[in-house]
Amino acid sequence: MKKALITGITGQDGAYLAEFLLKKGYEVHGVKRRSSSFNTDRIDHLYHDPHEAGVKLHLHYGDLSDSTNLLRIIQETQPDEIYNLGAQSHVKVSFDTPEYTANADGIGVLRILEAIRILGLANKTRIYQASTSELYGLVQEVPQSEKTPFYPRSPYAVAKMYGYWIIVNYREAYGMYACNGILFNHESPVRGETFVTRKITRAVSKIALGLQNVLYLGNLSAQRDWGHAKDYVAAMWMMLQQDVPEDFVIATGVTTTVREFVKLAFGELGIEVEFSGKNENEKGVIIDIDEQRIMELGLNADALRFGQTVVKVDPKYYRPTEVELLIGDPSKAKAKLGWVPQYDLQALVTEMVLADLNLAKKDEHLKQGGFKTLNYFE
Ligand code: NDP
Ligand code: GDR
Repeated sequence: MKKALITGITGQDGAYLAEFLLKKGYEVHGVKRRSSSFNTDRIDHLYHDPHEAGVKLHLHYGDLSDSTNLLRIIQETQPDEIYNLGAQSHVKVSFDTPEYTANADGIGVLRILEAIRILGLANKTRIYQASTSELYGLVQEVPQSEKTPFYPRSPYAVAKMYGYWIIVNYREAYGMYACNGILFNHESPVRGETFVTRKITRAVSKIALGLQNVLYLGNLSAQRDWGHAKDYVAAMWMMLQQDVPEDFVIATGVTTTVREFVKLAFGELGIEVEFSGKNENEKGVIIDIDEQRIMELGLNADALRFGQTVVKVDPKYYRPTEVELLIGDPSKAKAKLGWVPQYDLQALVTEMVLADLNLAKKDEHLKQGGFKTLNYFE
């Protein structure tokens, strides 16, 4: 039985990857951070009481900023594969916490590589590093491939650039099986609520039920290549099953603006939104409502009217330096790994909006029962 160690197992990708590897028969170990409240929501469905026999998922307290702890966990688990997904992964937040981001996202990678070397596991343990399309930053060429030069535009991307190169260096210097997946944005119903897609699908569902009035966003013109996390974790595993370690771009090859994503999300609920105005004054207004869809989905028709403003711009969500356009070229992964994504953007939006509508309906029931619901719109 193969053993895998996942840092960041409590995050979006960690949860999908753990499920994927357990289905493949792996024994899965995950590093979770100590928190004052439970932070394992995304993997609770995979978790069994460790006192039971035959448990395949094991969690260890740890942090990428603590070498001693990484050394101990790697020594105890002796993994065949390490997936380093742990990171302070929010680009905007990295401008607020640049030093911490550099420590966890940059030096954290080095700590793992050194632990493997010190423990004499360089010939046994294969390492996947969660690199990112944010490395491309300021557009040099499109579509972006493994050969496109990097120009990082945030403390997050600069930290990830260190992670990228230290992986390449240890591969070349010590012959380690270490590779970078340069993954473009990937989303899902368990995407963190402050990333733009999930922020949109949550808000759209709440607006359709009359639980929220307006969705405030930043740069509506940013373009992203959005895929589904489920497809992307399969690619991570494929990268570690090759004869020779290499770096791969994982993307859909299709790019979409934030504005268009908003329209698709409202459209899923039968609400047509049109944008007008410029920059800070741009807004999204309801121009059509599909009454039948509203009925089918049990939405609140009274809360929706023509001409209603449902999206506004708040410059506080702008970034000091922005990445305007990402579009990836996944040809290498398709040719060498045989990677074929199952989801397109429409299927992703449908899944996310319907999942968030269910959550919003729970909120609606709680509200009707006189209970307070969380209304944090960041
Ligand atoms: P999430 O933000 O959902 O998850 C991040 C995970 O890292 C969480 O489990 C978090 O723990 C953990 N973590 C944060 N800081 C530390 C630390 N100091 N030590 C140990 N663990 C830590 O990210 P995703 O799942 O979306 O992304 C996974 C990885 O892939 C990240 O490295 C991200 O930068 C990278 N990436 C993501 C892309 C995407 O579009 N999703 C695209 C390209 C790269 P906790 O739950 O306690 O906060
Ligand atoms: P990104 O994802 O920065 O690409 O990083 P995010 O969803 O945060 O932003 C995408 C684009 O949307 C614009 N935007 C907003 N973003 C947020 N979060 N909130 C808003 O209100 C808002 N309005 C507009 C942003 O300016 C940006 O252009 C994600 C993370 O998962 C990284 O860890 C990962 O490496 C990259 O994807 C690939």
